[in-house]
Amino acid sequence: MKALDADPFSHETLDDPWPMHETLREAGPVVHLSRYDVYAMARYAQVHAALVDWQSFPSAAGVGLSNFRYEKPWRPPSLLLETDPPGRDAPRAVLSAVVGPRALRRLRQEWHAAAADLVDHLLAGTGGEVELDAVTALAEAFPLRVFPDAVGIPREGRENLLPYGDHLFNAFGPANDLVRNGQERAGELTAWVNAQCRREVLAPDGFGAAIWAAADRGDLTVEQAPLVVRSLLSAGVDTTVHGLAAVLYAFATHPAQWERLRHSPELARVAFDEAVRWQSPVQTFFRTADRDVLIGDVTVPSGAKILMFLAAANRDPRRWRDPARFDLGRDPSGHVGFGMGLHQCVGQHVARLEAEALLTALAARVRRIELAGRPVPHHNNTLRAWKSLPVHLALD
Ligand code: 4IA
Repeated sequence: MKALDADPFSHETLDDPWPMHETLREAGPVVHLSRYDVYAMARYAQVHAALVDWQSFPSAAGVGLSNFRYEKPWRPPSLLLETDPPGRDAPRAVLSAVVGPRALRRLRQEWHAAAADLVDHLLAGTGGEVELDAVTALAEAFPLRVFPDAVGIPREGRENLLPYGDHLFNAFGPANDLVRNGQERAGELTAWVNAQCRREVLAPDGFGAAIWAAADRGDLTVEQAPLVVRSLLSAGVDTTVHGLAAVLYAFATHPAQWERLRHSPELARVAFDEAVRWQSPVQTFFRTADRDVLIGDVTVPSGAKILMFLAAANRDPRRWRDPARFDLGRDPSGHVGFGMGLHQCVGQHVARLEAEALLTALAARVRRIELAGRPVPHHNNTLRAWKSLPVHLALD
């Protein structure tokens, strides 16, 4: 097995992660990252197999670098993300009903109308051409307009959602400068998020109230309910923001694909999944070996942390033809951008509905979308994120 000095969390890598992914993929089915004393998988077959094998690679020791067997977690562990069956099963069943396709049906029209309204306001009075930052004006604006309302949290303090998520996703990585900078506000942001999970503050018709109703039915305990609401607020904001940023970046750099979407707007959902494959908004997370596990000719020792490169698996040429190309003609299903196996993203239907609404609204109104300046990445230990994406829109 190869030992590598690569640093997945350096600013250089976060600025442009793709060359390092290729190095790791080509180095073997599993490699050792000496800097952090962890193992890493970057090929599709191994990442997929490990995510599906939750018995060998459980999550309860944390899905970040820190091992909960030896270190106290910075916040109480998530009942979904950082818990294995059987404890994970009730929270998962409740949440997958609350944000599943059936529950989302009542939001569909409303979210499509909200997206149309957002886009109309951005374009109003611009005389056919407009330049804007696709991150703030679209990728952040749309989820922040629909998702907190759907959960049912109060308006006050919503500006804390993105900074909370930014720190949470940094905290899965090593204690580098990104984490140190975030620590300053972590206490205050966590306290705010926790306060929004209480039954008294949640609107009666939202996802949050539906989670508390499950506690009334006895499907969850009253101790579990607020933590399940916390999962929505933790995993549901930054991820969708940067998923939308990814698909907007994709179209701004692939004019022929935008043409195709304009012609066939029913491709909006495929386009979003293809962008999730292509950019992998959640680039990595860890598992922990529960016992000595043989992978190829390498024994990953019991207790070792293994970094799963979702982003590298999603561009593995062993699995995808011409993987670096964003292409609406391919079938992106099977990508591991939402994870795989029994922890696979429970909110993926929410994310897809947001993307479908926003892309449909844009495709109906915008003839051309192209970069109007240099896209600026936002460095985060877990996320492929953007500070700004200057775009030029030409209207119909
Ligand atoms: C939670 C991996 C990521 C999308 C995620 C982050 C937080 C939680 C779940 C998933 O707090 O439950």
